[in-house]
Parts: sequence; C-alpha cells; structure tokens
Amino acid sequence: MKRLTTVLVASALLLGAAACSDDDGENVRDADSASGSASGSASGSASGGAVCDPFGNLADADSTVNVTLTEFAIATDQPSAPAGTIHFAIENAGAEVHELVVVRADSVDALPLDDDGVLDEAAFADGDFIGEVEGFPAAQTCDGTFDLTSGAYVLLCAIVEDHDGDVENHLTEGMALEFTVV
Ligand SMILES: [Cu+2]
Repeated sequence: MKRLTTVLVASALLLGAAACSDDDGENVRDADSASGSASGSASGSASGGAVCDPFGNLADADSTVNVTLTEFAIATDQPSAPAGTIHFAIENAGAEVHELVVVRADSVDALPLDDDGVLDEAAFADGDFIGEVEGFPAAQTCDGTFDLTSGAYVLLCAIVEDHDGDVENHLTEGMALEFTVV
C-alpha cells in the first residue's frame, strides 16, 4: 500500500513536471531544428567539398572510354577496350556525388560484399582492387587512367550514404557495370 502511494505521488510529480515544461517546449524544438539544419549543412558541405581528383597519368593513355554516372547506373560508350593504359573520361550526369572504382572481378554478382552489402575492399586478392576516382560532384567530369591487362573487370560506385538511418548504397542500387579488357 505504501509502495502504491509512492508510485502515485511520483506519477503526479512527473505529470506536474511535464506540464511545467510546456514553456520550455519551444526551446527544445528550436534546439532540434538547429541541430537538424547543422547536420544538413554539414552533409551539404561534405558534398560540396568533393572535388575531382584525377587518377593515373592521362598523358600515358592508349585509348579512351567514355563513362556516364547517374542515379543509379554506370554506362560506357563501349563494352570493352584493348589492354594497355586506358583512360576513362567520366561524366557525372546525376544529381549526387559519385565515384568510379575499377576492380578485377568476373561479374557484378562476384563482387565481395560485407554483411551490410558494402564492397569489401579487403576481400580482393592482391592487385585486383585496381584503383578509384574518388567522389566528385554532379554536372562535372573527371579522369581515371589505369593500366589494365586483359580480363574481366567491374566498374562501380561504392558510395554509401546514411541519412539518419536511411541507407543509400549506390552499388546495390545498381551502380556496377561489367567491362572487358581484351
Ligand atoms: Cu554513386
């Protein structure tokens, strides 16, 4: 009986506290929206901070393959290229930041993924992770030049975005393309 009374009193106190804090509600909401816009601008500046960082030495290129990145696909103007120093002229025709990763792999389905569906770079055999042109903004172009011997490759974008728990995985959304070097 005594315990029940204590609980009731405690509940009354909690209700009272909640009622009293009504005035403070405005401040709490302000703080929330402030942190919301802060994280918004943080990710905004992260996207804005992505710049084209060309990979390899374009002057050494033997051939050029045109690559187009969009949400969420990768396309090339040819399905293969001769072995040698291959220049990928990359256009980001999408609305988001995208990257171009070149790996040696038999197929898109053969790509090693971790439990979260993220490309597992550590799982590649030595030398099979060729290189990457890191993420660069929409409506821009960038260049990647890679020495490729004949074989099967996959071009992909492995960017994973986490919008407050809403995960967007560019690779599993479709940004992977098989490419053959002959
Ligand atoms: Cu992407």
